Formats: sequence, C-alpha cells, structure tokens
Amino acid sequence: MSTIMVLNGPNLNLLGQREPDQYGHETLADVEVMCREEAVKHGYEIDFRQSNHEGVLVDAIHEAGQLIKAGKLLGVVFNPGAYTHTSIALHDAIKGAEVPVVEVHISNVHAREAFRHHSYISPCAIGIVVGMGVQGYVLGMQGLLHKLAK
Ligand code: CA2
Repeated sequence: MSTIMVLNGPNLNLLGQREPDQYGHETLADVEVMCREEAVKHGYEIDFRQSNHEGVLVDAIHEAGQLIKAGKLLGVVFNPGAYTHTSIALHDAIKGAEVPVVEVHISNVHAREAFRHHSYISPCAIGIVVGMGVQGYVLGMQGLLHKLAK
C-alpha cells in the first residue's frame, strides 16, 4: 500500500481554536480524520504531519523525496502556512527533492492582505487549492491521485 503525506506549517495546530471566520471550526485532528477517510477510499495510507519550524518542514520534504524514490510515497499535500509567503528554503527543497506537491490554503489568500498574494511554493507545485476551507485538503489529495496514481 502506498502513502500520501499531508504536511502542515506554522500555527495550523491552532485550527478550530481561533479565527473560525477565516479558517472554520474544524481542528487539525478533524482534518487528519477527513484525509485518512479519503485515502482509505483510494487504497492509500496517510502520513499526517504539522510543524511550526521551517527546517523541520524542509526535512519532511527531503524525506518525502527519498520515500518517493523508494516507491513508498505518492506525493505531498502541503499547507505551508505563513512560510508560503517567505520561504525560499521550502521552494528549493521541493525543487531539489523533486517532490510532487499540491499546495493547499484553507482561506482564499488572494482575497486577503497583499502580502499573502505571493507564494514561493506555487511555482514548484503541481496544483493549488485555495479558499475551499478544510475540504481543500481532500480536493488536494484527489488532485494528486488524479495526476499521479496509476
Ligand atoms: O489559508 C491558509 O491555509 C493559510 O496557509 C493559513 C496561514 C496563513 O499564514 C496563510 O497566509 C494562509 C495561517 C495558519 C494559521 O492558522 C491559524 C488557525 C487558527 C487560529 C490561528 C491561526
């Protein structure tokens, strides 16, 4: 059985606890359940992670690259949080490790502050889901499967 990694960046551990108007009422644990249920439907497992630390996320992308080369991982559904708008390190990691990434944002970043309009991740993503709430994770998984599953 193959695996899909679902990777979450800084502050997403607070999901469901604050800012419900922006991010909804579901917690990250709820999102994990949704992703696992979707994965099972397609015969996949989920490797669900969150970190507030840029280097830990870089390491996770590198690990994903190794797992993909070993045929154990399909790709990564990635909500990089605020690092979306700042991290050349994550951009380089995705490119360097040749990891198929679907970038997901719960909110419509393009309808928010100008500093959220630019993404360092989008140029190296195979697809992007924006503004669909936490359902965006499931849509991102479906997109990854549609593009890559044999
Ligand atoms: O819309 C998204 O998914 C974001 O990636 C969320 C990031 C934000 O910096 C991006 O611009 C867009 C923020 C994640 C913080 O999540 C919180 C959840 C609840 C309460 C506070 C923060």
